Amino acid sequence: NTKTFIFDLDGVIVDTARYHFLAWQRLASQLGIEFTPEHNEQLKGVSRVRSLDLILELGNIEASQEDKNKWLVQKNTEYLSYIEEIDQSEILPGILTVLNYLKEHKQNIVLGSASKNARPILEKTSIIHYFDAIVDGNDVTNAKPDPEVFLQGAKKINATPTNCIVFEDSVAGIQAANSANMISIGVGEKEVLYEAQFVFPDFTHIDTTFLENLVKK
Ligand code: B16
Ligand code: MG
Repeated sequence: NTKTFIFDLDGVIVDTARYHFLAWQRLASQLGIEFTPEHNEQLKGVSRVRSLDLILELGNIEASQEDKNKWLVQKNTEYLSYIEEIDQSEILPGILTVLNYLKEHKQNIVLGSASKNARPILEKTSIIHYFDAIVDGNDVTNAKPDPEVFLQGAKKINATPTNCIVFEDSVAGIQAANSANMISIGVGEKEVLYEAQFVFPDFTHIDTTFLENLVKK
């Protein structure tokens, strides 16, 4: 049996969600907008452009396209300065064990991320070789919760959506997986990710019996 395991990047494989938060928070405070970790929850899995719009809505700010472009560049420059330093130590607990298990059992491994910075992150953390296909923010037109990113991932390796399993830390990503007709596995808090078919606090709680059952299904 071959299944396709699709991994989100930020917040699932690496803890870059906190760097996104720091960079957005800096911009928000510069614009006089209060931006809390609760607000940040809504930005997880959401594209860069949409994230800025949500932050501006929070502060009731209407801005010109020119200003918006400037702020998008500023946010990404700051974000890149954080990820420049990352290495394998930033990979979240349990991920390598799961990736190795799936490789040993000849399962397909795909990346499905909204980030335009996905490839350099996979390279810096030395895990890019695990992936049979990569779909990121440079490939998709419709951001999560639209299922496009995951459907493109399945298509790249000729997999049927119902044979795909998605690991996601964001509400938007779980909704995307569900509307793609894939099995959705939330990584994070049950209260936040209640729409997922399964939820685990992190990958150390996903054991090989659980993976084995998914492969057999
Ligand atoms: P970038 P994921 C998403 O990545 C992040 O969760 C989200 O917070 C971010 O705004 C988005 O990528 C775009 O990232 O600015 O690097 O293009 O969780 O889908 O891997
Ligand atoms: Mg994520």
